[in-house]
Amino acid sequence: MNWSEWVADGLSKGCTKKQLWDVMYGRIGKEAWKYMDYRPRAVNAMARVGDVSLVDGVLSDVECDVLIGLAYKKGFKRNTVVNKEGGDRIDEARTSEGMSFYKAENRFIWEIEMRLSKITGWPPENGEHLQVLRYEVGEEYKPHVDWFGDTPGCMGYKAMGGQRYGTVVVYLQCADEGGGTSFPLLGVTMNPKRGGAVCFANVDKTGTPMETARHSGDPVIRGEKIVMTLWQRESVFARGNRDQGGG
Ligand SMILES: O=C(O)CCC(=O)C(=O)O
Repeated sequence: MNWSEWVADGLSKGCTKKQLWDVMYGRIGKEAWKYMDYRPRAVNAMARVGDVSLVDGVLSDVECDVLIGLAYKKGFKRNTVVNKEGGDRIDEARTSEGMSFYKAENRFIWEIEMRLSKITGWPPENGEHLQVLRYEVGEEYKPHVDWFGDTPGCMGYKAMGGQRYGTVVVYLQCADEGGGTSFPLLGVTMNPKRGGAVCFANVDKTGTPMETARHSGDPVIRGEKIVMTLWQRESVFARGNRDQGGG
C-alpha cells in the first residue's frame, strides 16, 4: 500500500487527519505534505488567493432568512475577544453583536454543519458551534487572527479541541456598502454574494499558525451585514454553548 492509499484507508476507517498526520510525519517527515494537506480547504472554490477561498451558493436565500430569523429569536449580544487570562472582554476592535447556536441544535442547524464540513473537507465534530454576527453602520472587527497564541488564556481554549485550523464566514445579508472580509497581508478583500462564503486556513500544512490569516470584518458604510461563522478545530471540539471570543 502506498501512502496515498494508506491515508484513504485510514480516513475510511474513521482515523482523524491528525492521527494520520502524526504517524506519517513521524515516518517520512516533510514528505508527508505530498500525501495529505493537513488543514481544512474549500472544495468547490470560485476563486482563491493564497489560502483564502470564495465559495458561492453555500446557502439559499430562504436558508439565510431562516438563520437570521432564528438568530434574532435567540437574541444578540455584544461580541467579545479573548483576553490574555482566558476570559472574554469587550473591545473596541470588535464592535459587532453576536449569538451562538448549540451544535446540532436542530435538524436544520445540523444539516448546515454537515454542508460546511463537506465544503471544507473537515470533520463536523471538529467544528465549534455556529455563530451569527451582526454589524450595523460603522461596526467592524479590526484585523486579527482566529488562531490561539501561547498565552495562558489561550491554553484553556486550546485544551478543548486544539488549534483553530480553519474559518468559514457565510454571508447571510450583505451590507449595501463596505463590510467585506479583508486580508491585509494578502492585499485582498472578499465580498461574497448573499449565501456565499469566505473560507480560509489559519495554519500551514504542518498545523503552524500563519500570519497571513490575519483578517478583518471591514466597517459597514451603508446597510447592515449579517454573517455566520464557523471555526474548525484541529481535533474534536467538546464544549457547551458559551460564546467564544475572537482570537
Ligand atoms: O465579519 C467578517 O467579515 C469576519 C468575521 C471574523 O473575522 C471572525 O469572526 O473571525
